Amino acid sequence: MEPLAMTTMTLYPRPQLTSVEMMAPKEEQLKLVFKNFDKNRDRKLCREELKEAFKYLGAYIPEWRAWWSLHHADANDDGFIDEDEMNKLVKYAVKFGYTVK
Ligand SMILES: [Ca+2]
Ligand SMILES: [Ca+2]
Repeated sequence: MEPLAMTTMTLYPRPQLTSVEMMAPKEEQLKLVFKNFDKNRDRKLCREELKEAFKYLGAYIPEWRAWWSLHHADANDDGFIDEDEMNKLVKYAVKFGYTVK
């Protein structure tokens, strides 16, 4: 019998920690979630990827949260959240009560 129940546990493997190491565990976990939603692996989150991430995190209106994220965290205004901007996004997300269960 396949251990299907275990698959959700292995979705977010521990990364090689660098700057993330300095963050609170709550923020660290959120960052892992956001990174996991970088579907095309370009190390940036586009609006669509942000939407999926916020849907996963239980946002009421993921589309709006995606816009909101870009508005708050997209420092260079290119329409994507890159690695540095992700730290900012995570801080906002924690502030607004988003956590990983
Ligand atoms: Ca991406
Ligand atoms: Ca950007």
